Amino acid sequence: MKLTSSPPPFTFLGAPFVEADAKLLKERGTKAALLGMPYDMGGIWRTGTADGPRGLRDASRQYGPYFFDDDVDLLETFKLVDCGNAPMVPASPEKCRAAMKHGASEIIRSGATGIFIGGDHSIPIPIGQALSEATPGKIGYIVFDANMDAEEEVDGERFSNWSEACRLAELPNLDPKNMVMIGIRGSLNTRRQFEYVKSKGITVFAMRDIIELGIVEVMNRAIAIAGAGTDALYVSFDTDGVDAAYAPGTSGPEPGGLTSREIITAARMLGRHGVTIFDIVELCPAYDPSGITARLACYIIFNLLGASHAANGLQAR
Ligand SMILES: [Mn+2]
Repeated sequence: MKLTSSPPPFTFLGAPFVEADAKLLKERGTKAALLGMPYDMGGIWRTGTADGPRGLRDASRQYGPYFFDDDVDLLETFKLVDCGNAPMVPASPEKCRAAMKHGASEIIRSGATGIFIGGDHSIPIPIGQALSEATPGKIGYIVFDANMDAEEEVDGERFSNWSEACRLAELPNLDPKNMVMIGIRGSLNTRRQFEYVKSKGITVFAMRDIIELGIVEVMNRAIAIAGAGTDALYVSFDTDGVDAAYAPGTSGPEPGGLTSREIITAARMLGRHGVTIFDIVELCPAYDPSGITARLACYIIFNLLGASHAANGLQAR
């Protein structure tokens, strides 16, 4: 099967297309590389997140590479490239996961910051495997989400968007004690999942904690927990971590979540700290004619990269 990516009709921010190939990326001095993962066969709820990468690229056409907030040209400074999409094979989740893992692995091994655009929230499973194999040391994981996604299996299947936390917790060099969930709320979560999370020692900052402590304090604690003794940091932004009022374009919108400003503040703090790779998942343009959710996804990327530049460049790996 074909594992290489092909050029999209238009790229993120008009960035050059470069195949997801570690050697090619390294030769160009790439510091940040985006790869779409248009996969929604892992979704237990509404489909449509396969259109997420297209929606993000479409929204980015409104913007230029200069990011005012940090006085930085993202294309120049990061030599940002768009690697297109991991090739998807119809009706074969296994082959799709292999392609996603391959693309993620090439970008991670190039040393660039990987920006992975889903797709449903099962894509961290192949991404996490790629990161795990490429990281000699330990990994920390921070996820923004309304839901714990900590169901060990769904109808006997282990690779849905309701099980990504469990599959990551099983990686040999990701200690669940370095896993942090932020923004958890609501009745789509089950007691069984909460018991799993507690038993593994995964830290949960529920929405109520963010309301009481404030996002800055929560992020300081989250970064300390995920960063304790780890050499790489993986951050996953599920769009439903954000309040449905700000991010309706998601497969399972939930009220009462993070505001746009809070998720941007969080992205900036993570950028300043240094992030090895990050993803944005469950972006579902069909449910959001306004396009605001895809624009917020652009802002998360701009702010995380911009803040990392402002704080003396990307994390050295
Ligand atoms: Mn999720």
